[in-house]
Amino acid sequence: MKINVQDERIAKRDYTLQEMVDAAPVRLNLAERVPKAEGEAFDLKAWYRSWKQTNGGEGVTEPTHLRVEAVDEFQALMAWSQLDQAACLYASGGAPLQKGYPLRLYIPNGSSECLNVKSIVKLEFIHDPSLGDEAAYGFKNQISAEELRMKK
Ligand SMILES: Nc1nc2c(c(=O)[nH]1)N[C@H]1C(S)=C(S)[C@@H](COP(=O)(O)O)O[C@H]1N2
Ligand SMILES: [Mo]
Repeated sequence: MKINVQDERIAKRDYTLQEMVDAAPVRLNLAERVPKAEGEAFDLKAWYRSWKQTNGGEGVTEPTHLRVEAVDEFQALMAWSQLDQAACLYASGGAPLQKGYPLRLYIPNGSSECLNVKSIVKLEFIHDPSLGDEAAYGFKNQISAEELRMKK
C-alpha cells in the first residue's frame, strides 16, 4: 500500500511506508506526546521540512493546512498552526499497526480526537489561507468539499 504525498508547489509522489519512515528526521515514542497512546512515531512537521528540501522546495513557504485521507475515505482538514506536536504513528512494538495501518496521525492537544485519522493513504500539504482555522473531518462521499471546509 502506497502513501501519496503532495504539495501543489513542490511535488506529488507515492511512497511505501518504509520510505516514509526512513526519511523521517525526528522519531519518537508516541507516549512522549500522547500519554494514553504508545508506539513508534515520527514528527510530522520535521518530516515535511525534510521532504521539501529533498524535492527542491527550499524556497516554498510553510503550508497553511494539511488534509489527510484514509483507506476508508475518512478525511480531515486542519490548520498548520495546530500541528506543532503532530506525529505519525507507524509501528507498535516493532510491528506494523494492527489498527490504523499503514499510518495514523495524532494531534496532541488538537481540537478533537476525531482528527487522529487512521489508515492514512494521502497527505496533502495546502497553501490556502482562505480555508481558515477551523478543523473539519468526515467521510469523503458524505460531505461536499464546501461542507468539509465549514464543518466544525
Ligand atoms: N480512517 C479513519 N480514521 C478515523 C476515523 C474513521 O472513521 N476512519 N474516525 C475518527 C474519529 S471520529 C475518532 S473519535 C477516532 C477514534 O479513534 P479510536 O478508534 O482509536 O477510538 O478516530 C478517528 N480516525
Ligand atoms: Mo470522533
